[in-house]
Amino acid sequence: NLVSEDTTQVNEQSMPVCDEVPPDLGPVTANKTEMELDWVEKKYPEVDSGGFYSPPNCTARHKVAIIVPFRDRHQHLAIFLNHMHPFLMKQQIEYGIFIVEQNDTSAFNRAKLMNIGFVESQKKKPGGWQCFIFHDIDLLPLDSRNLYSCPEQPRHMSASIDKLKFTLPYDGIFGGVSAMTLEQFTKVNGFSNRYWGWGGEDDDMFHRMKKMHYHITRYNMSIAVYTMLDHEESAPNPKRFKLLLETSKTLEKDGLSTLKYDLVHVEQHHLYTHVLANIDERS
Ligand code: NGS
Repeated sequence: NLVSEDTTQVNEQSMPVCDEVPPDLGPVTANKTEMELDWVEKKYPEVDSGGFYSPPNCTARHKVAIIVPFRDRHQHLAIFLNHMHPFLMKQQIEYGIFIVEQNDTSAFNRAKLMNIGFVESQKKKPGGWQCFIFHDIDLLPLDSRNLYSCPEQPRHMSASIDKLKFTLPYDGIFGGVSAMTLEQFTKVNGFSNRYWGWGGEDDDMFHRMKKMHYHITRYNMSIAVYTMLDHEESAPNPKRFKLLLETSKTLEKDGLSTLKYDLVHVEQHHLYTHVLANIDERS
């Protein structure tokens, strides 16, 4: 008798594991009109301060940090959060959204910001995140079967983008939205810190993965669908091709192991954690 009572107690306290494939997933629409962040914040009271969420009725299978490199695109932030929170909640994952902003005036360094997001997000999670999704702010997923989790191999998520006519520009592309486990990201020493300006940093990651014998996986093109928000073109980095030739030699000497930055703050807003950092050419 005593034993069966104990079991009942445990069952009441612990929740079942969420379904492997959550119910009612499929195509979704995106609202891309200008909106106020204050208005978006009121729509999602179930999201905890810092942009954290875990499903209320089951234990999530995936603990995912969404890392978003950011500068100046304030008009995109509200649209992005308004789209991503309901999208991710429906997938029944445990997640946090980290907006990592470059505070200085040097050229945008997307890859270094993602490294910073990786390091700072881990500090915000007891036990740590197991999966990292690096996410451009101008891309909105249009099918919730595109699960924000990390499979056995790194996954390129944004394979089919409307602005790119829903075709893959080349086989090894790993930009836009990509997912890596803690182990995968650590083994390749994160991203390079040396790409200032547009282009190449994602190709550099491709080379790192190849060197460590990983390969890219993708969902079917009908599921990995994204819409891109309008923005001005950024200036390409003229040094990117030269840097790419050096990757396999410099992997150990350039990345998480050499990452240096001055943290301005880590602030918890309702729908996201804001990481603000000054970065420079020291690493
Ligand atoms: C390549 C860039 C990548 C970029 C990709 C897609 O040429 O960083 O285009 O860009 N590589 C180099 O410049 C070496 S996109 O069509 O999405 O604007 O991700």
